[in-house]
Amino acid sequence: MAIWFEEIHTDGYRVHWKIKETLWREKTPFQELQVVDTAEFGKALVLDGAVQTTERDEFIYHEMISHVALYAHPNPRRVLIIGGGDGGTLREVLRHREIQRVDMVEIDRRVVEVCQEFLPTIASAFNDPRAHLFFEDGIAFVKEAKERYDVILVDSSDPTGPAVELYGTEFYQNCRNILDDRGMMVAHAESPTFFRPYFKKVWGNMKTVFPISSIYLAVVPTYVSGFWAFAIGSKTVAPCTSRGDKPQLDGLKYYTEEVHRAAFILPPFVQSILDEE
Ligand code: AG3
Repeated sequence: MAIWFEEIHTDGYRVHWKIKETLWREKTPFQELQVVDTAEFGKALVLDGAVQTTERDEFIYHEMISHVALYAHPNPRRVLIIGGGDGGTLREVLRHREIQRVDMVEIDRRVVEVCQEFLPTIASAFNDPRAHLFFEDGIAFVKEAKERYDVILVDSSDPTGPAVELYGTEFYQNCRNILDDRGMMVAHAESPTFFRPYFKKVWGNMKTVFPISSIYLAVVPTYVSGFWAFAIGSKTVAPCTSRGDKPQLDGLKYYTEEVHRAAFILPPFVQSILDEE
């Protein structure tokens, strides 16, 4: 008998994942955490019923949330990751040899611990000496931080559980305040097709808080509709092209300089959502 795991995307749209087994399940102080071994996509991390990442396609999201800003910024040295407990974003950021320090602020320690145990190819970089892990609330962290960063990456879950406040304008303002003059920030902006209100909210925040802001897209098959958006806000540097003097990192499977440029070209229906008041 096959076992099926159901993920509810919207009121009228659910997907079923055939699973071999549930490897882990617990209620942490923040959310329900599960790791399931799926038939199609390898092992997957599930938070409050929503699939966050799968072994098979995690590289797409993690490369695209990280490398666009890191290739656009002229000289990134210090990076802040908010969320990102599975470690995929940290792994991608640390591929860049010039990065000197990454602070990662994850509210739920159990996400990191469980991913280290069950998803070791994603949670593979926590022992890098450049990585500094804080199990704290990202909202408070950016409000109080004395450090300055070149790039901030917001790798959160949907705005329903513990991530709700990461979608507020004040959080974005506090991020801007701790970015250097050439700094930029990226947040995943959900699905323009199925999570339009969230998408508009992230875009609205970026646009209000940063002098330069853009949306870019990637195809992440296991996310709602597969059509996934990222919002990028920048203080001075245009984010839509790679700075051009840095060679392609070894081992990337999605990001290239061409993909970087192409990702900023938006189909008219997405552009028209951005143009709405
Ligand atoms: N963060 C975005 C996942 C959103 C998925 N939403 C959903 N399935 N409803 C992913 C974190 C990976 N590091």
